[in-house]
Amino acid sequence: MIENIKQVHEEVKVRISEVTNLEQLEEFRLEFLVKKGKIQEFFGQLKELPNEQKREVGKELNILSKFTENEYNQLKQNLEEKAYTVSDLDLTLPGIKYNLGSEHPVRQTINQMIEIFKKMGFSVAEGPEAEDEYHNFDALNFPPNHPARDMQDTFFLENKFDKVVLRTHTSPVQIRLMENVKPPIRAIMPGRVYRNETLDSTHLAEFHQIEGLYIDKNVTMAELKATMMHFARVMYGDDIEFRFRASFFPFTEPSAELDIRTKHSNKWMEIVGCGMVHPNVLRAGGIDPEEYTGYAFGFGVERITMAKTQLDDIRKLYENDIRVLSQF
Ligand code: FA5
Repeated sequence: MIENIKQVHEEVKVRISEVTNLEQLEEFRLEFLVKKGKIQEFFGQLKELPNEQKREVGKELNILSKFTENEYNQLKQNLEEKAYTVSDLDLTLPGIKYNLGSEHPVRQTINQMIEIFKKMGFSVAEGPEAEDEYHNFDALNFPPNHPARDMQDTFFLENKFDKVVLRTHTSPVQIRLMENVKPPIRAIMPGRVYRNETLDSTHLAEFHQIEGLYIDKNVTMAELKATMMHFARVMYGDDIEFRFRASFFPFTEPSAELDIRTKHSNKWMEIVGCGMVHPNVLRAGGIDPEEYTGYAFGFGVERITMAKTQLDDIRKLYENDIRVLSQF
């Protein structure tokens, strides 16, 4: 048997020297190194031998087995490295394109707006999306019979104790802030809002607003107007015309709205409602209107994004069409 083992040892040496690629190496493995291969066959026979021969034959067999495995492993490593050498790379082949995701344009606008207002000294605050009627309406000076409170405009949530709504604007966060922070207050409040709207090219039922509130001694309407204009200029540069016009909100007096018109569109679009905080609202927030005044504003983020991206329909922002979203 020792003779047979030595013969196979010679055979292994010859066969391994002939291997030049990975396919041939695999054939070599199948012949010598698998369970039914030549070497394992010897191990099977070894068990049958009388004990006095086992030692000597076993020693020879181990030498063969180790040698074969070592040769195999070394050659395998060499061949695999060779398969990936730079000389085999064709650098003129087109690369593999990975499609990376990106921030949604509305999120980009929110971040951009936060940066603009931070530079003007505003901090960022947040409030709940499921809001009680008191903060969404009463504290903001909405009369009990105001049409905005109607089921047709507002989503009411079922609740045993209070009347809870999906907030229809971010203005309730103003009240929460006044309840918790002493003036001076200068903060913006981004967030999602909900209205039972009929959808069209400028109206969604779920959209984002960025509220702003500045309360201090002697805050004036001129400062509000300057802040709105400054924002519009930084956001849009010279690409835009704007129009500041009088409006009405129960929680501000006087109130105004800012419309913008971009070069590519000939329509005016309202982007923000604003005004001087109504004394009743300051009182509801625990602030003395004789001592402090303030202004507030509420931007529609999707509308700001529309003007920035030149989209002509607000609904396109949420259709998840990769051809639209990947442009921004
Ligand atoms: C408000 O929501 C007031 N809370 C804003 C405000 C805050 C006024 C503080 C004064 C002081 P209005 O309903 O106009 O106001 O909405 C504000 C902005 O949200 C609008 O200018 C518009 O840009 C956007 N917006 C309103 N409704 C929709 C809608 N259905 N879809 C998309 N954007 C909307």
